[in-house]
Amino acid sequence: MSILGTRVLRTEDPGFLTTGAVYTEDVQDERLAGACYVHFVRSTVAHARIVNIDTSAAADAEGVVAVYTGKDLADAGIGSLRPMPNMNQQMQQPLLATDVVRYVGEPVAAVVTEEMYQGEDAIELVDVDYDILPAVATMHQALSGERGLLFPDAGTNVAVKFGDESASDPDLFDGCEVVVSEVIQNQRVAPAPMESRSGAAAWGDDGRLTAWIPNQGAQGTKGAITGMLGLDRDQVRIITPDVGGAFGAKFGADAEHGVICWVAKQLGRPARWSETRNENLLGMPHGRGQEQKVTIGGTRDGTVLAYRLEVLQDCGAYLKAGAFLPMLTRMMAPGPYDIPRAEAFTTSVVTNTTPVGAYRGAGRPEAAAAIDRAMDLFAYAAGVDPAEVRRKNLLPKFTEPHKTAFGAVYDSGDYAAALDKVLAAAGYDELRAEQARRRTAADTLQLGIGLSSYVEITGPGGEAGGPNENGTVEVYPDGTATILTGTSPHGQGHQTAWAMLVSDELGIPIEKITVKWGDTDLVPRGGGTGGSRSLQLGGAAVQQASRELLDVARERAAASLEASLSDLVFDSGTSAFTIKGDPDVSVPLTSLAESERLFVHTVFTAPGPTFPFGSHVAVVEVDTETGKVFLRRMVTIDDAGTVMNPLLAEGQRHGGIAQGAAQAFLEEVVYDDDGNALTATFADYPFASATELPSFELVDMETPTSYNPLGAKGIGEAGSIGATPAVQNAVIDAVSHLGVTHIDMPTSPQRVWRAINAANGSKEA
Ligand code: MCN
Repeated sequence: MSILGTRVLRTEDPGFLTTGAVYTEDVQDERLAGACYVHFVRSTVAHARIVNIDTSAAADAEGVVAVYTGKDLADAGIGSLRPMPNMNQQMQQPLLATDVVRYVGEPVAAVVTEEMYQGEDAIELVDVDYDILPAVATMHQALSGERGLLFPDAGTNVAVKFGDESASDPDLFDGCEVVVSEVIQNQRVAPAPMESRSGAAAWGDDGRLTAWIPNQGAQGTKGAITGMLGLDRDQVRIITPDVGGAFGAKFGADAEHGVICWVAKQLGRPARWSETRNENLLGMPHGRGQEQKVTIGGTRDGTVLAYRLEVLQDCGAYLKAGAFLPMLTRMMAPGPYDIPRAEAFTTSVVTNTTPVGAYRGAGRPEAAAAIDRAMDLFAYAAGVDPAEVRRKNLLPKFTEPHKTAFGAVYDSGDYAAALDKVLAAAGYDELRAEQARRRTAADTLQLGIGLSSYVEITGPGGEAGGPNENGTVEVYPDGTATILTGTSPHGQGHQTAWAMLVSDELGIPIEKITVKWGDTDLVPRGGGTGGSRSLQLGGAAVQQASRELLDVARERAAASLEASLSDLVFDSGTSAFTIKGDPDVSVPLTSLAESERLFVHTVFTAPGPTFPFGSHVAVVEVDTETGKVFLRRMVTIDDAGTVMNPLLAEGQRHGGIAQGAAQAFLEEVVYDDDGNALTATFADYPFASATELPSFELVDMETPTSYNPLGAKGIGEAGSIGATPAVQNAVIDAVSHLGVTHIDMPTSPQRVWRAINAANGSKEA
């Protein structure tokens, strides 16, 4: 009987919970013996010319080995980080600021000390003389140019645009009886993984660099480091220790990682670095950061005819993934809805703030938030129930790929079924009745019900021939097996999942299977873990490798048993080949590895990305006197095709829903008008804990994809995509009878209270 689809417990957890994980900071390795420690002097101002950096006092301080500035790197021929090809190429980031600093937290100098603790004091002694420039603190200041340009040579603060605004249809909303428009803030949030950024670097006598860096894909990290330091690929080995969460923010490598590798080379001595939480909140790329103008129109019966999305994306000071993500927002603009006329345009601008990168969902939660807020705005304006409006406008069920006007090819979907199921599970009609009762009674605690229906893209990839991933399976005579994978788990449970796949095919017990990843000498190629790609590509590769391994083994079994191939049967229960009709004659799989290695390395290629979908219902209570929001229920369907291990998938949904909901009502990175970061500690940046969240009610639904033999789509980001608009819509719904039509995220007590007071009972029930 297949173990796929069963709730196999996570095999990685006993280790994590007992002996503990080995994070980069914990790595004990003889190559790192005698390591020095790197600390970074970071800009305290958002925008300034560097007049002078006086490192003399720091250089004389106790334990200081060396102090480096951007000039040292430039003198050594280390260039700047180049933006992606289609972006403004003038907007380059030096590893350490040279002439200008562009955000609070930007690395300006590196102080190297004998002991870790000495660095904290020594960085205080570096005296940077700044000539303050006007800070471009907001996207609108960037667009207008009123506070100048971050990169004067570029002649603009615009990094890239997607969609041709000049082709916008002036008649898009013709024939619409109801047209609504709103400007929506999809605010900046911090990924805030438990393990902040760190790294360790050592150069061997052979001139090779080994770097331990927490990452989401060692191969991509290797590409980033070789690019920064101008090294050949075979000069670098990246090792990935345990990773304490990443959420999209640990793909590749940051400037600091490049610096520590360079420092280790300069000093001929290993170097280590670990940042503080304060540095993490300032330095690790933030997520989201969009201003969205939505315009939606249709007929009074609730049929949507036209939708326009205009996005302003905050890139922060330098061009990380954030500059590019609006491309995905644009691609997913209409979501699961069948909108006859839709257009979307995006503009990414640089500001004097921390760079924006990928954060769980990366571009898709922004699209889902915009269209699902727009659907509610339209529903309230048309006077039609939001559930009814969604039902009316969802794409009908399809099993053959469906191409949208934005070029996305949705593989399979049944969006209305997801909505109906989740509404039934939530008891939607009863909730509306309870809401009406509280409104009539003018209760202080009003009930809000918010919906979202989303579709997202997972496993994307522009590789020729389709998105792909490699996998290697080797079986040993002692009955064990090893898997090498190009994915790189950091909480998702691939050790369990990949072992399940091999065990299912080969009959080797899960506990005898080792899964290895994250060492570029061991696994030279791989796409890592992001975009919820791992199971549908990496898992599929591991399954394919197991099947191909069985083919190799079958040949050997045929020779060993002197039987023809067609007479052989593999019994995964006993992990042995037998002869049809003669079950007493058998040869165990593992014994076929005795005379010759038994392994297969393979690449699985999918026809395209897959498109998971779902519907969320959020139920909130809002205190109309204080504006405080209480999230009471989250009922969700997150359909990721065939689920391989419900325990793993549910864990992913819980984490994603928590993060998505937290964006709606709690989290926000805030800057003041001078570009000072006001949320640089956990005292100021609130992230959700179990205290603020109810236990989520997960409803099952599986619509398999034909794009891989597992029928699986991605689940890793689904929760964070559906939850945000559902919770935001619920908060607004709770006070909509008072005349409130929109409240920006996070729906803090102050914002909600102000919205209620601004509406001032303009639509008193
Ligand atoms: N799975 C399943 N059935 C499916 C789909 C997935 O059983 N139909 C299982 C898989 O076997 C895997 C897990 O669910 O164990 C997630 O698989 P998948 O959806 O393929 O996503 P990835 O493994 O590629 O994870 C990436 C995704 C992303 S992009 C972010 S961001 C994210 C996330 O995963 N960051 C995380 N989840 C995280 N979880 C933790 N704990 N920490 C992070 O930083």
